[in-house]
Amino acid sequence: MISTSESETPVKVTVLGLGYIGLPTAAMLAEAGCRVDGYDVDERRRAALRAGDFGGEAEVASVAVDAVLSGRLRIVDELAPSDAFILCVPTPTHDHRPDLSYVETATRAVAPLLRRGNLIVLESTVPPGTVERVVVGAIRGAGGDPDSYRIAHCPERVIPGAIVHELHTNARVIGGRRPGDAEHARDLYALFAHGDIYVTDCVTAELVKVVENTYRDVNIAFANELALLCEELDVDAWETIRLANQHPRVSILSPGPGVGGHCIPVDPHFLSNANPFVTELIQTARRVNERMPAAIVRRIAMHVPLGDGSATVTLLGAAYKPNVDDTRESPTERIEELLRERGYRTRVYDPIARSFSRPLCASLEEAVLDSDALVLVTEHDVFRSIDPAAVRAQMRNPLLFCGRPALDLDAWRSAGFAVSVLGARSTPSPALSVS
Ligand code: SAJ
Repeated sequence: MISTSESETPVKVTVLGLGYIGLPTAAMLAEAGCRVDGYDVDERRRAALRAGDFGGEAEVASVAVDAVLSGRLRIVDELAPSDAFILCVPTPTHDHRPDLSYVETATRAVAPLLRRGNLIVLESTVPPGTVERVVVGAIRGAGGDPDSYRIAHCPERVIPGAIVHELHTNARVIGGRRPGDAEHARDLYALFAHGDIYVTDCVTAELVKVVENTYRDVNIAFANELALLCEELDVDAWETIRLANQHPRVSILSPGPGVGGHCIPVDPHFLSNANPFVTELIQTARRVNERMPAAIVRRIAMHVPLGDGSATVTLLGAAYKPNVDDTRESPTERIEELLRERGYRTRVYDPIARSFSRPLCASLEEAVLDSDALVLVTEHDVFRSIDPAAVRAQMRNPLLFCGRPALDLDAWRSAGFAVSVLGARSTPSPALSVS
């Protein structure tokens, strides 16, 4: 029975992997009264956390600071026995195949410390069957008896940008390996997760997580397909989708320059790898979304002559989505690559992104000087306050391409820019009237 009441010894939890899910989870368990050991294999990460460099979202840093100051969260160099172990390690993919070695290594690391009745929870997003194959397999491989522990899968579901809020409020799905395992994990998570908690078996929980992200990928692919179709028909896709979404049973997502991040473009492969023959829709959706950077580049190439080879395109935003610093699988990377293949010079400006595959411009002025086109890839809020007239004065050619209609486009037009928006009519449509 999990409890943090004062009459009993507080539950001790070890969180392995102190990334964007592990750190806030560890901090929120500490906030809820648990004694928490936080461990990360990366020594530099441990040193940074100990130095108070929590990075990322301000709310995450804030709960982490409080947890460390309370003395209930310790960043440790060595793993020690605990009541529960939560694995929040990465599951990267290589050629669309998941690399589960971090899950296996983390399980092997805790296996010698396990005591009868201990809880092991895998939070990482994984292909169906991973808990049994990899976690249980590693415990057996280390000479342990998996049946003497409680084993569960509780996939993280929070959206980068609102991690703390969603950790507190989202519903959770917990899969248990044997009867009672999921309920045991539920008691622990209920200490800080205040949304509904549903219990099921492990494979279903594994599948649910991947299905959620795949659903989003397919929905976005539909929106992207509509954007390209609407351009052909010279109809505004944004207005079309907005109006279709007035129907009580329609909810189409937004088109855009590509689907990035380390989840949505990755997880559908976990399903299609399981059976390529019955997952045609999932695979097609992936291809539609993967083609969006090329659609953006084709449009740029139609309007920006290469000239003597000095034609320069400035990309605004390197992050995979607005107002986050994460650039993994960002559409910007592919757009830049395709522009360079065509012979354009490129510059990227992103005042929020932490790091990018190529050096970022230090200032907007540096990014737009003598540039021939500006492309809004990531609609960070900070870009809304850019002064179009000041940018116009620096650029060689006043062309603006937008992956989404996120700027005050009339202001940019008034400053002399020719503006082109993905999925929009070539001329502005009449104002929407709602009666
Ligand atoms: N995007 C569109 N159109 C949209 C919405 C998003 O093109 O209408 C693009 C974004 O610009 C971005 C990409 O999709 O490039 C992914 O962004 P996102 O906000 O859809 O999702 P993530 O990757 O930040 O977080 C997702 C979330 N999953 C769902 O909403 C089902 C989150 O809840 C998961 O926890 C997270 O994946 C994860 O870690 O798996």
